[in-house]
Amino acid sequence: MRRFLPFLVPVLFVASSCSTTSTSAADDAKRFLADAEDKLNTLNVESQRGDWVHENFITDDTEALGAKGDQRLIDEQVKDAKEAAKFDKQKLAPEMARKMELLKNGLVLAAPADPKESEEVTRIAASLDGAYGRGKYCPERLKKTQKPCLDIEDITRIMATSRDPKELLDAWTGWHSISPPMRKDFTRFVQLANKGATELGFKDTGAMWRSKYDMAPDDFARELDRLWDQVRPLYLSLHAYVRAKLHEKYGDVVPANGPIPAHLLGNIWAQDWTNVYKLVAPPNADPGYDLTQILKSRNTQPLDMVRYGEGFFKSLGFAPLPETFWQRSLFVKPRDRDVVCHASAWDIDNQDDLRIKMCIEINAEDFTTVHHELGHNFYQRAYKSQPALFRDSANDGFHEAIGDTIALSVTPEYLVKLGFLKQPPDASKDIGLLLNKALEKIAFLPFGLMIDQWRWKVFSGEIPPEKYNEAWWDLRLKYQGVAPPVARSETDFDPGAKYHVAADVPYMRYFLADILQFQFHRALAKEAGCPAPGSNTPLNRCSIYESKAAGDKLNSMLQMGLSKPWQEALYTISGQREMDASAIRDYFKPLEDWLNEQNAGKPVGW
Ligand code: X8Z
Ligand code: ZN
Repeated sequence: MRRFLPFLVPVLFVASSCSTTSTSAADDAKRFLADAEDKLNTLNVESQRGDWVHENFITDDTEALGAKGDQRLIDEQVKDAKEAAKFDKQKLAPEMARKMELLKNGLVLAAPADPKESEEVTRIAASLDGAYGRGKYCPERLKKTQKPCLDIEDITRIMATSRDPKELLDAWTGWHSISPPMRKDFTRFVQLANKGATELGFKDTGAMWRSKYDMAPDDFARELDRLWDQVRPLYLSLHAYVRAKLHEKYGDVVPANGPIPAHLLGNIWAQDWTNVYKLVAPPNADPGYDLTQILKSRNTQPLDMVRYGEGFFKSLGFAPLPETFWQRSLFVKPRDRDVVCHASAWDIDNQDDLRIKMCIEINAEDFTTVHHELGHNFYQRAYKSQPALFRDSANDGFHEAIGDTIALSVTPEYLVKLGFLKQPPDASKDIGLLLNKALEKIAFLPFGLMIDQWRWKVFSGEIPPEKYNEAWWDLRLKYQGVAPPVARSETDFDPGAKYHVAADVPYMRYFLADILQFQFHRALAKEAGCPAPGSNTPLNRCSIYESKAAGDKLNSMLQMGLSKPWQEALYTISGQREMDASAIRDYFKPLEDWLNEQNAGKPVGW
């Protein structure tokens, strides 16, 4: 990804708005945009390089340098956004009008015009990002050992593999101890970011974030409610089933009809439940293979994981990644320095200098994440010939959805082609396969939705600083039906224990991606001829591997970048103009029926 700080445009040309004829006004607009797009590259590259070095080598110095590059870029973006507004009354050619809109609403962080405040807000942003990257839990019991502290990789491993509630609780509370020190800075960050957003004419930063979706911001919020209503019944069924199984396993630590304690779901944020699959698997329909075990038994190395991912894209007709990708990426956690390990994909020069930064572990989750990151890189390369302002995805959900769409094609049949499996499990194992996938994709939906429900309210002031943590858990309960495993208070700052909150990355994109990827998969599978006419192969057994037709279709959307409203891009790939959760519902339909049978007579909801 990279924290898409895209429309990074300075203003060299000041538009004269009064005494122009309409032709010269159009010329003014043209010149303004050309200058802006030109300068964009320079500032973007400088900012990206600074951020890359900071996140790969976290020190006070790299933090300051990274912040400086970001500040230069953001200050120019802000000036440009204001300048673009001066053309509001002009009738411009559609492409130019779109570019003006992108200049006005493209910022994620708007710095205030006051240089001191701009310096402060970008410094805080870099420092919160660094604080997260440096985050460690150093328990008493490890004090005198060679490795006295646990980083996010260690915590992730414990959450994924331990079945000891005491150990899980310790890891959970331990990781959540990294964030209380962020609270003060975060509070100030919200104030300053809002000041910048209001100077651009937005009500607050959340309103600015909601303005990027080619529809009125309030309509966008309503779209989210509509989509959530579409998928919520399936989430409730999954939640009830998993809760019952965990209740069997852990006894009263998991109530029979209340929220699930957040430390027992196999993931520090309870956002992906795949790691408890074995605790909840249907004995008769278990597919009988474990990708993590396969990867380990084959002695797969981090670089191999990336090669498999690249191989998939190549099989669709995409060109191989450039040599510099392999030379400049970070694939393995360095032993001797702090880095931001949270996986990301970068496009340093907006042309060919693609990279990923990831501390790859050999397991099924990271196998998927590698595909996710490469999806960003292949998207970035596909739109590189667009004008600078259009070098981004149709909306941010699209960027997040591409690699995941490919990962949906990592079917048992594909694993057979890779030589990982001798033969695919028969159709009777589909419930197990679907359940495993639902623990990733369905469990994620309310989490994907709630993070920015929280942040939007924080930015609007509806959630004041003295309620940050309480409101966080209210929303976790409302949407996810999970509860903190120990009492929390306002001395805690649990949102900061999630990367995207600390690093100021909007999160609704992942909710959108979760819905969109099933729409994309359904459309591309059809293009690849799956299910074959007359067959009833379910979509979870369709892989687009080696389909040039699917690759062409995908590329036809990717290369559009941000040049057209996302509805057009969606139409190009799927023939639909609306985000539509029927694809994800249909994909999981057999599982949903099965879950409802299992849940008969049991409580649903919390
Ligand atoms: O942050 C990510 C990617 C990088 S854009 C690894 N994801 C979200 C998360 O980890 O919280 C992918 C799934 C959701
Ligand atoms: Zn991503």
